Amino acid sequence: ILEKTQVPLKPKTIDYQKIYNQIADILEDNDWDDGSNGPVFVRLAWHAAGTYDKVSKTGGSNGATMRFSPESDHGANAGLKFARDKLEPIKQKNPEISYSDLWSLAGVTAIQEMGGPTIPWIPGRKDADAATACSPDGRLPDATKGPSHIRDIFYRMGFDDREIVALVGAHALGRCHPDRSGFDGPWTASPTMFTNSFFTELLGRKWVEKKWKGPKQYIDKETGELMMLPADMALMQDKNFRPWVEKYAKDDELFFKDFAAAFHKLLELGIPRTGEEKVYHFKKTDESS
Ligand code: DDH
Repeated sequence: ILEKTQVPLKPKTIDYQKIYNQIADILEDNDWDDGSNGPVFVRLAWHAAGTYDKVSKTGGSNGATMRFSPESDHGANAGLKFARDKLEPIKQKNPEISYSDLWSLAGVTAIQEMGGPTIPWIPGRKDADAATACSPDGRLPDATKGPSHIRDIFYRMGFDDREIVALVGAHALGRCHPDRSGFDGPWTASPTMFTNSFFTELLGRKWVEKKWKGPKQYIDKETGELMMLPADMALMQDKNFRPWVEKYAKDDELFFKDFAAAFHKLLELGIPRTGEEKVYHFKKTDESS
């Protein structure tokens, strides 16, 4: 007779909504920036995934290789150690989730909890165990550059112009930090709320070059409190990007729908899938059950 403890257990299914809720619980943080860890979690998820190259099929969020040097030290990833460290207690509480799933789930949680669209999410990313899998430097966009550079970077991942503009709408969130990227300030007056305000601000204000010793950036002429990167201005200046900026500024439903699809696609880049996987749609913590 088998002792009860010897009965083979079925592999435990992971309760991802529970982990989502735990991440949602640590978003509010009065000692951090504008009071939320959400924006830096979104940036972590994006920088983990945005290294994908569709030709060599390398990079992407599989592997969570940003844990290792040299990828952790790439200039584009400056400041993301804060985000990784803030998520570590959730990993300790839920050792069954991979870092690569946790970081992408944190991006999804942050967007949804800050008022954004529901992002369909699929688990199954596996962590690499060595730095040899690190993505090479230079795969993420350079904020000082214009449309052709932006296209080189995002076409390499497999995105088109419409998807590029939708994705950069994430700059409704968060801010630039002089000690990380060298740039300074938030794009919108509500950096902890996911809205289409990146587009309404971009079109609605007069942007002038900031006079300072730092890298070239723009500030709004009226208050001087909001900012745009040269790469943000490029979306307004390019004739194929601009129509999407205008559409998203007018139609936040269209922006939410396109953003959700493009962000889901971003998090799926380079992940082996059979098509049979369960797709999760998480409930926001403020939705009654
Ligand atoms: Fe970004 N981003 N990003 N970004 N990004 C920065 C911050 C944040 C570029 C440059 C910068 C996306 C695209 C681009 C977020 C999300 C996304 C900062 C400031 C720079 C610089 C970092 C710092 O100093 O802390 C450039 C260039 C591009 C480009 O497309 C050409 C995309 C696609 C996303 C996305 O999420 C889909 C978020 C969120 C932040 C705010 C982080 C924070 O800590 O706050």
